[in-house]
Amino acid sequence: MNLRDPKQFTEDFMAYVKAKNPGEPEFHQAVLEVVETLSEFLIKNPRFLQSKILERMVEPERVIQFRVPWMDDGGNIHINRGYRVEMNSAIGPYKGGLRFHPTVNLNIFKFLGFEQVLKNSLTSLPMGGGKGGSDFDPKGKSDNEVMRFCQSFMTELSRHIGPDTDIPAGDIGVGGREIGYMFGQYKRLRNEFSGVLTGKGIGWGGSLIRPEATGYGTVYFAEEMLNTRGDSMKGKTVTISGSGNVAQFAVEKVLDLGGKPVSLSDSSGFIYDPDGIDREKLEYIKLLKNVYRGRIREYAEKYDVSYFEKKRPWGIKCDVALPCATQNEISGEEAETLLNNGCFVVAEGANMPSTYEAEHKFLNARILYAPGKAANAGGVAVSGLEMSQNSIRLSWTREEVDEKLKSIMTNIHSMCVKHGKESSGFVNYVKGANIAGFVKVANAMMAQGLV
Ligand code: NDP
Ligand code: 2IT
Repeated sequence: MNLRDPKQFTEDFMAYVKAKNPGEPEFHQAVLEVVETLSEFLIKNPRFLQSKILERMVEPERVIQFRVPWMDDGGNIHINRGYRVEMNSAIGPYKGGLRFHPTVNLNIFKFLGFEQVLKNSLTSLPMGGGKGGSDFDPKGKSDNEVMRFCQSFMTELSRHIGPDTDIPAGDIGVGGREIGYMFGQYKRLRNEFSGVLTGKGIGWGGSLIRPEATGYGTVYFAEEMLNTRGDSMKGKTVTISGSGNVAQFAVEKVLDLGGKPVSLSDSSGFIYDPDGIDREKLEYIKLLKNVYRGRIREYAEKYDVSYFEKKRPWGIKCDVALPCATQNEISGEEAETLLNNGCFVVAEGANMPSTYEAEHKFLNARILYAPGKAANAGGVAVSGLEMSQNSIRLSWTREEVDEKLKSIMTNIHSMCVKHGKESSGFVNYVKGANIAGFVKVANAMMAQGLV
């Protein structure tokens, strides 16, 4: 491995990662985006290279894979696959969400786990990183089917997690309902009421503001970036993708700050509302998505706006784009279109929503571009605050938690500026987030011996 030239080091390191982890493109992408921004820093700080910290960080501490059998309402048996990737526990117990989606596999959980380690480090709270879930598809399932699946999933997962070991939470396809069923099952198996999961309901250990935290935090981060240019969210036209947990509360905070959200999407297509999605329409979306579990197309029918089947909203003219659905949902071409249309702020509510090509288009255009591990860290940060409240057996008010969330997002922004500001004054938030997140974990690993 070349330890002198940053470009060559990145190439050598990626050859090593690809040889060890064949057929895992999203994992390779997540590692590449980190290594290429870290290589110069590592060469200047050879102690990390000598200790092979990066080689250790791309190897999960533990990978758990298991069978999840369950029975549907018609008495038919289904077998799904469950996973938990316990990536790194240098600075705290493993922490990160569970994703239920038919497309997931080990590669996806390794990419998400790797991102989570650096993200959690950025929050300044004592949390290691992990991620897990299942190829189970909650869409079209009855509540009873989801409950039986969650109980079966937790029956095995419960052996591997604990409030001081590994604390899962929600992600795509896992919200309050699923966390409830999983928490109930864990409690029965262990005879223990603990903070083993976050995202719990208010009244049984949950934290106020946790449902809002990721979306709110993403918009707080975008506002911080705008402030560096003497600007703000007020009056900005904002495109948003997704219509789940993160997207809904991103819309809410954009409205709070005086911006105009004009799009939302799901895996079937997107809606464009040129008049703006106002609070009343947002309440309808919450009902449609969280209670009726319907499709975003129904919004277009109700409010008589355009619906674009199988398309993504990046062709709409906007100032700010908030991708809040899934990985690789902005292609290089779509990034180009956003830039040509004048978009100058991109804050990632989702994890790795920009392809490698899109990310580089944003960086080359020197816009305000925040990677997911910085912009969407508010969710896991409030999960960390939920853990604190569970430990002290007290709960904080909405205002207290929101203040803490704001100050964590401001602090992450400052760390990105500190480590990512170039001599020209341009802030490379990708570089800043990666270096700031890495240093804390790396130092902890060095201090703990060969772990
Ligand atoms: P939800 O399940 O609540 O919502 C996901 C949304 O994204 C839905 O609208 C869904 O549409 C859409 N979506 C999911 N997969 C795809 C796909 N393959 N193609 C197109 N659209 C898709 O999840 P969240 O809102 O919690 O998560 C959204 C993103 O935010 C994810 O990337 C997640 O990792 C990230 N994130 C979440 C955090 C949290 O606290 N929840 C914290 C930090 C990041 P459909 O209903 O049709 O599937
Ligand atoms: O990607 C993420 O940060 C999450 N899905 C939230 C994780 C958590 O533990 O709250």
